[in-house]
Amino acid sequence: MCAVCGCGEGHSHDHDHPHDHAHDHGAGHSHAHAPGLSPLRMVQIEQDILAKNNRYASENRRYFSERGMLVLNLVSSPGSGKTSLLTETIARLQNEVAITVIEGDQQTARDAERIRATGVSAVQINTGKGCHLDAHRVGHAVETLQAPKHSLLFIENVGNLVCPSAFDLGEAHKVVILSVTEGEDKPIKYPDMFHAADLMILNKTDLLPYLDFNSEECIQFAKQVNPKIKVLSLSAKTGEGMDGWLQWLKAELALQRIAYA
Ligand SMILES: Nc1nc2c(ncn2[C@@H]2O[C@H](COP(=O)(O)OP(=O)(O)O)[C@@H](O)[C@H]2O)c(=O)[nH]1
Ligand SMILES: [Mg+2]
Repeated sequence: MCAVCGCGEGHSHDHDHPHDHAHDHGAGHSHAHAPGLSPLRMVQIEQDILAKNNRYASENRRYFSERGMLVLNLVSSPGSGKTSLLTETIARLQNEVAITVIEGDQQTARDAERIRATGVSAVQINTGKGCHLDAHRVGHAVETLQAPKHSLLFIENVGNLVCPSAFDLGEAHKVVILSVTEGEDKPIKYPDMFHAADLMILNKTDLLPYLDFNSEECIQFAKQVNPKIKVLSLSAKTGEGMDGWLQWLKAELALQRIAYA
């Protein structure tokens, strides 16, 4: 959990990366939940954490742009289908473009294993008590991955609709995945996340016949908090709507290549 959301981070980060690094792990792990801290001090700590994260995010962004990489930060609540969308996307795209993946979960390497089963390299980050990925740890995962030029890097964030919204990882876009089983009101209940995302994917459309989910209302809510958000509906399970997503990805890849040829 993190000081940004007020729940205090920093109990069990396992710094298992083998790399030397000049920067320290400092303020991101301060014990902001310590009793006796004034609200003002809490705000200062929060600002320090985000400022520090933003510096690492800028380093990551420079690294990605020097290599003409397209990097997407996939955010959602747990179980919306991020990993399923990734394995299905990889199956359709890996012959055309080099893909690597960073997986974030509190525990286990299950998702990295699901990705590796497709033949693509993946690094798992376990955040322990942490509720989001931060740019520093992503930077180390990126060193491990050594992704090729002009490749596509997916970062699957820890599943929750709150904390990951505040942390820039150096990505080109946050992509929020919302499954139709979650209810159409999530964009207005968790506006920060839908505000931070450039694209919303409505997943599990194959289940619509069994639900009362109102897609139009959901899209309206998303546009209410973020008028610029783009929306795609699909089913990772049946493949319906996947073409629109693949087209979006290819257009973004082309933009990246033009910018950093
Ligand atoms: N019916 C249906 N189930 C899906 C779809 N996408 C994912 N799932 C299921 O939703 C569950 C969670 O998927 P997962 O990819 O692990 O979600 P993540 O936690 O966001 O990575 C799994 O049981 C998937 O099989 C979909 O498009 N339709
Ligand atoms: Mg997953």
